[in-house]
Amino acid sequence: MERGRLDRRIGAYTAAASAALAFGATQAEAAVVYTDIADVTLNHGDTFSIDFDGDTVNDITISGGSTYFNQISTGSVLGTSSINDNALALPAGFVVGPAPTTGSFGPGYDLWQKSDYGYYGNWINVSNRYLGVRFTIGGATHYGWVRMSTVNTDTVTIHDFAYESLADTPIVTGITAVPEPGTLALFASGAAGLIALRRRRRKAAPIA
Ligand SMILES: [Ca+2]
Ligand SMILES: [Ca+2]
Repeated sequence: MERGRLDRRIGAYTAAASAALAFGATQAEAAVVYTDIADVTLNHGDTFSIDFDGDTVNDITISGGSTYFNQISTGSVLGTSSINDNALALPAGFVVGPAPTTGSFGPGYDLWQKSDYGYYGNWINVSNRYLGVRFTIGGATHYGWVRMSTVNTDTVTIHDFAYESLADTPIVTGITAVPEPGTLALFASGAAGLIALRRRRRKAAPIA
C-alpha cells in the first residue's frame, strides 16, 4: 500500500519534470539544437544540404565539387578571402557569432581549390574540424557549425551539426547542449521534493 502510493507520487514528479522540459523548450533562452546524423561522405559531384531548423529552407549546401574545387553553394560560412575565398576549418571551442576572432562570413567559400601550382585551402586532409555557419530563420540571423573530415581533396565526410536557436547569439564549436537555467531550477525543486518525500517515508517506516 505505502510503496504503491510512493511510486505514484514519484510518477507525478517525473510527469512534472517532463512538463518542465516541454515548457522550458518554448522559452526564449539560448539553446543549442544538436543533430547527429549517420555520417555522410561526399565524393566529387555529390551535394548535401542541411536544414538546421527544419523549416524546409535549406540553410547550407556542401558540394563534393569537381577535381578543381569543393564549394559551399548555399549559405554563409566563416572564411577568409586573403587567398581567394577559403572556408576556415575551425577547431573545437571556437566561438561562431556576430564578431568572430578570425575570418568573416560570406557566400561561395570553397573547402579547397586547385591552381596551376596545386591544391590549396583549409579543408585538405583534416579530421573533425568545424565549418562556422550563419543563416537566417524568418529574417533573423542564427549561427551554427558542421563537423566534417576530409580525405585529401577526394571526399568530405559530414558527421553532425548544431545551431543556436536564439537569434544573434554565438555558438561554440563542438558544444552540443546548453543547460537552460529555468528548466534546471524546476528540476532542482523537483529533486528536493523527492528527497523530502523519501525522508518522510523513512521516518514512517516501522523499525524491523
Ligand atoms: Ca532552414
Ligand atoms: Ca554522425
